[in-house]
Amino acid sequence: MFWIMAGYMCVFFLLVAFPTVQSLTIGKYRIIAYVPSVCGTTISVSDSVQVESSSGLTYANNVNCNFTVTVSSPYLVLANLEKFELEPLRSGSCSDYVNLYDGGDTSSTALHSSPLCGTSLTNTTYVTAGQQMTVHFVTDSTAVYLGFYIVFTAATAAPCSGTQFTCNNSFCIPSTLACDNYDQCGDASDESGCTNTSSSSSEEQTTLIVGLTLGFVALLLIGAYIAYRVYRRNQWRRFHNDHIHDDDLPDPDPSYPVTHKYFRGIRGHPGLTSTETMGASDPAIMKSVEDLKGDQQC
Ligand SMILES: [Ca+2]
Repeated sequence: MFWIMAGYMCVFFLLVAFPTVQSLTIGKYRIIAYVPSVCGTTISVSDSVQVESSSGLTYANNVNCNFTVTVSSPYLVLANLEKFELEPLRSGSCSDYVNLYDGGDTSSTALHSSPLCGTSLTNTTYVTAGQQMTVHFVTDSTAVYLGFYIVFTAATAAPCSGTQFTCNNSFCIPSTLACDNYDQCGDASDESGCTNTSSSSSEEQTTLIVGLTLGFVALLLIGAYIAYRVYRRNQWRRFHNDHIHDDDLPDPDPSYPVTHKYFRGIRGHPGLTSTETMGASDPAIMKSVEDLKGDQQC
């Protein structure tokens, strides 16, 4: 029974505390896609998707990747280049760069006057006039940097509806994206004044502490039980050594069957203090004694 209870407590720790540790390091909402898996595809966005230039630490050489992001009418595609670190200008031109187009392919109108590269952009927020934005990502064969991640959101211009959050830059995004730890507005106004986030973190930390405490108690109980078993085993050994040469024993032969069962029998019957008395109530012990006596007479 004890081991079953200890097992339940350990399982509780693994199911409650460990996932809580994970949730402290992962945002509560995000859908991520990576280059090159998005290349040549169309990504349909109902609320928000984040695309990164690589699933690794840096982007790859010799990339030539197009993908298109679409939203349903009446929404527009709002792109926030939240992180952007590409190879800087070399001889006045971009070796690694991103182009954003206001339409379904690279023949559409570009949303900026020149390719985007380097590590410091003058503008990080772009919005389409329609329901499609095409991204063209190109790298050469030398020098790789950390790359980009771009948050694409289905947005509208103000005035916002009741199901939308009003960004300070007058864009409207789904209200579910406010305080989700990611900047969909482009000016981070959807992540400011988020008291619910800290409350949620506090609840997660409380659950973590409770889980760790229960896990620690379970380990403590297991340790105490093991110590108890060791104590009982040593107690039996001391009893055996003290009585193996006891004069009260009917036979001083060390092979006399002073067994663990016999020890437990005396402990369970405080009134029985001698082997003779105990033996009178235990036919097995009396038979062993008689057998020993018979051997000695022979
Ligand atoms: Ca957000």
